[in-house]
Amino acid sequence: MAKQIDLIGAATNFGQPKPGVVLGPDALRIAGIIQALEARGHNVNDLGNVHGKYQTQFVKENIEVKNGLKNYNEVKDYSEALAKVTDASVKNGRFPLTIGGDHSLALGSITGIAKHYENLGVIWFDAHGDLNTSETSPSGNIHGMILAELLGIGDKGLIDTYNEGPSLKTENIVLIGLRDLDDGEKELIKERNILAFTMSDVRALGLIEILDRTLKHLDDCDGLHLSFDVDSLDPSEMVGTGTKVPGGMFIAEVIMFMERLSETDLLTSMDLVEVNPLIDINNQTAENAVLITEYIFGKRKL
Ligand code: B3U
Ligand code: MN
Ligand code: MN
Repeated sequence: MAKQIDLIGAATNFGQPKPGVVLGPDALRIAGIIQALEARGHNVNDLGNVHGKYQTQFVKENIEVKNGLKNYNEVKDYSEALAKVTDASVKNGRFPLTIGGDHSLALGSITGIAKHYENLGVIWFDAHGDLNTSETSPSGNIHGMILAELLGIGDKGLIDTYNEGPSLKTENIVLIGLRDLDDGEKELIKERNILAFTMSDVRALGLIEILDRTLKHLDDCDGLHLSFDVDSLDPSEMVGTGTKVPGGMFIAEVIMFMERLSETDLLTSMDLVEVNPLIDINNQTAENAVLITEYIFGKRKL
């Protein structure tokens, strides 16, 4: 079905230290994300890039750390600014597609969206769990904690960004593509009984079976958000991203999953994150991400 899409650039790099991810939204525009969506019959309104009150830095020395969290004030401020935009987008009956930017943007995008749903379901494609807290994080980088914050686990100030309390329920999320989890994240997944498919599951079951199980698990949800970290794919097909992990998914199988997912027409919002053109080759990561996005929005092979 034709969608009214708001394209929202989340040019933030506050969740991690590598320069360049702030250029991701423009790399995706240059790779033709708007034309690809329009080619599928959707109406696209590019809202430009969202800015908070702090300047995004290409290189920043002396990163401020608060209670083990790096760039705390910047992430909180940026999330408030972004949540306002995604909130308005849903209120206007549109489909917010947020393009990043590092994965910390999901705190803002999802918080603004979740306000409109009792039970927002989230499919989280990632090599990582993003389920750390300041106690379990090996890095202090907030992009590796952002899903935990959305679930109400971790720093209270971040949990209460834009709205008070958690945006998501543990039973309403599904992680796919995991292969680099810290010990605390493994414990949390088991403790809270979170549905998580590692790369071993992807290889053993295949992504179609995983899609069926995912949709069954999220059956009672009243909205469905896809948070797509490009590092979920194998680094051979996604070079331009900050934390590459070998042994990932391939474009062909992800496209198969997305073709089927788009047939259900269940998606109501999406993030596309961690495209970093400064560590890419000829913008191919953005181009591959646009190809996958086209399938998410209705492209068919036949
Ligand atoms: N789990 C590690 C590494 C990491 C998380 N997310 C990304 N990398 N992209 C951490 O720092 O929390
Ligand atoms: Mn991530
Ligand atoms: Mn990741």
